[in-house]
Amino acid sequence: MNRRARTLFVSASSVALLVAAGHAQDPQRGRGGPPGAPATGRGAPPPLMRTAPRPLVANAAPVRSCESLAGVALPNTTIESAAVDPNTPSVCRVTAVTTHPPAGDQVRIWIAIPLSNWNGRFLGTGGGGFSGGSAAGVNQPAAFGFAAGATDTGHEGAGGGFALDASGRLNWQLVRDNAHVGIHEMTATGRSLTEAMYGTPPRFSYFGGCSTGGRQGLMEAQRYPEDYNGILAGAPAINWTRMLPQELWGLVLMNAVGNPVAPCKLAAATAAAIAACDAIDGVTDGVIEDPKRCTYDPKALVGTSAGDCGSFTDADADVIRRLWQGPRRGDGSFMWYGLPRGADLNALWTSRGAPLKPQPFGIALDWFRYFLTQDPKLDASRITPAAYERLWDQSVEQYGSVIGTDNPDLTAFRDRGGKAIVWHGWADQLISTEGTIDYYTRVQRQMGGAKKTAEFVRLFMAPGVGHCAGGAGPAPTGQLDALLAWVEDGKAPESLPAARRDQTGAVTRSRPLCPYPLVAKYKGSGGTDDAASFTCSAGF
Ligand SMILES: [Ca+2]
Repeated sequence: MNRRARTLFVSASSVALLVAAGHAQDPQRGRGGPPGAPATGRGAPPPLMRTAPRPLVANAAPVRSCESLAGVALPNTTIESAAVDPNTPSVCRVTAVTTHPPAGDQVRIWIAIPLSNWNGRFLGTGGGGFSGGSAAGVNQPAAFGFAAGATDTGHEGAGGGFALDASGRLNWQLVRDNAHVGIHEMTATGRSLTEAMYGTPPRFSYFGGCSTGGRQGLMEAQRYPEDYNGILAGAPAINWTRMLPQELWGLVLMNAVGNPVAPCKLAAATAAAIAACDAIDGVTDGVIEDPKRCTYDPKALVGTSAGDCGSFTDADADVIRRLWQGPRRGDGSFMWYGLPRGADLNALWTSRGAPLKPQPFGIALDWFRYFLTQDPKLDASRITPAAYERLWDQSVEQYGSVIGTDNPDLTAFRDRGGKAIVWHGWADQLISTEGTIDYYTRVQRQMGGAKKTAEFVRLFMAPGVGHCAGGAGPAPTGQLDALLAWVEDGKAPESLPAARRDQTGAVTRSRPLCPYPLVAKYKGSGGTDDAASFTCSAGF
């Protein structure tokens, strides 16, 4: 990375960290962000890429001024501004608004185009929670020479209130803009403006995002397969219509059985599971390499003390077991996955007050309030298990085809030569990791088996990594480099590099992340903090 890129990267990271810190009191606002940016603000953020990619267009030079882009005619689109960034004079910034008559929606689009050293590519970026993306999302990519785009997908802020109009009725245009239309429009506008600026279209287009950004990327592959050559989807918020109700599962369960489990008990249960299962993978490092092999039973905790919370009861153990198991109907049948052993259970299912009261997770509460019941004042604590089942079914039926993002048929994306790298932290505390495995398994079934699927989409699990970042495990680095190498050089990633960093950004542990279902197996010699001591294997 050159000096300017590094400077801009640090600047963008600071913004992301500030945003994350500002959201710390309000978990619903903290999801996702620009590719490579942390969602939780813990530790130093990984860089977007390890090195700036090679330029694809020789001697690329603008054929017009930045300001003249204001005159480019695009369907149903108004260009609000086109100007050189006064703080970053090497970047042209364009803000555009697209609408869909007769709806009066306004999809705001932010495009950044390098005025020099354009690398010949376009990079679309995504958002977090209900937020479609942010103007700052384009900063890092532009610093690496990409023309880049972001969009608010039709509404400001990360809450779900946009789903209702002034009369309290569903605003379907805004729902669709957020679900898929906005990112598609941003992509078309970004590519058109880049071509207008350089007289030649981007040679390749990429999308990168985590959480909602990951969902947006896979939605592009499913619904607009021509938009992107390569898609990077981290901790994807796919299976949206099941995943969001699942996020309220712990609250409904604890209220139904009348046993809110104290935060320190939930934390102690996670710690106990890690202690019990850490060594299964052959390396005692505070990380469960494959939580599917961990069957730790919280019954072992009954009668033991959890600090100020008192002793674990049978009822506590039962709730914890069911949080790990996932929601089930009254008849015991499967609804969805729980959180894996090793993930923080307090992010979604914490309780507060005296007496203890389970606290709803903001994004999920918004889903129930605005999308499912259209009751902005809905009190989540009044949702009975029977009502929960009804709302669950409504969620899937009413919104599955709109924002479910779980269509496994990626034929058109594959046939246009598209490649996708999906990764997910095994200690994700917000989005059930097994939901991503479920989707990938369905893609494999649909697309001709594991081998044929791996020719264009690969899933990498990141043991011990939380939602998009954070946690005890090494987080992936250089996944965008890997995606470019796959798309442009036909070099499929056999593993992804991962690193754990201290607060200064120095690497303290490295590991390979393996394509699912392979796991990183210790070779039996060499340092356990060194990636070279591990190999991808079917088992330990
Ligand atoms: Ca371990």
